[in-house]
Amino acid sequence: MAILRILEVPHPMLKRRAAPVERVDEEIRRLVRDMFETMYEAPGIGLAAPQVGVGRRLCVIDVSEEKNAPLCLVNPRITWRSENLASAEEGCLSLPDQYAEVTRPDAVEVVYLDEQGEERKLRADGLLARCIQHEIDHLDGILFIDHISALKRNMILRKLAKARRLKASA
Ligand code: GNR
Ligand code: NI
Repeated sequence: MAILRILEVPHPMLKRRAAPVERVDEEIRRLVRDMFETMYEAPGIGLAAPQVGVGRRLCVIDVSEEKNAPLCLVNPRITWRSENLASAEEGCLSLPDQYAEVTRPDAVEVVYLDEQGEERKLRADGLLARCIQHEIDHLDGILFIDHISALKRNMILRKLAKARRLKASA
């Protein structure tokens, strides 16, 4: 197993659309294991392959308190979104220590392949639905700051730049 390096804004990989996984083979399963290890260590509740420099459509998620509910989504697509929206604070491992309120559908249905390459369907709401949407956004080169006003986005980008300056001079 290995801890992978997490790319941060403004890395160009985070703006690209990832390509479908063609076959869920041992190489993909090894990547998934490393992504789980990296996500738990970070710690985070989700991690998408582009965040570790891999332009493939897969992500890992675990929103449980006990960290015992790993979920791996390969080639996920949202097949239904609730009309009902919910607003909540989001963060992202690619924008460390930055948070903003994001409004999204409160519930979604997602079709995906699991680690065995079997097609599955999942209906989720609450934090899990939010995390699934956040991760699928990463596969499309979209970050949570793309869902907020330009004013708030620029504020976050400036705060991030300042935090890095302070860290570099420490
Ligand atoms: O750890 C994470 N927390 C989080 C909180 C609210 C909504 C989404 C997330 S995902 C984030 C980890 C991450 O950056 N995944 O891409
Ligand atoms: Ni993220």
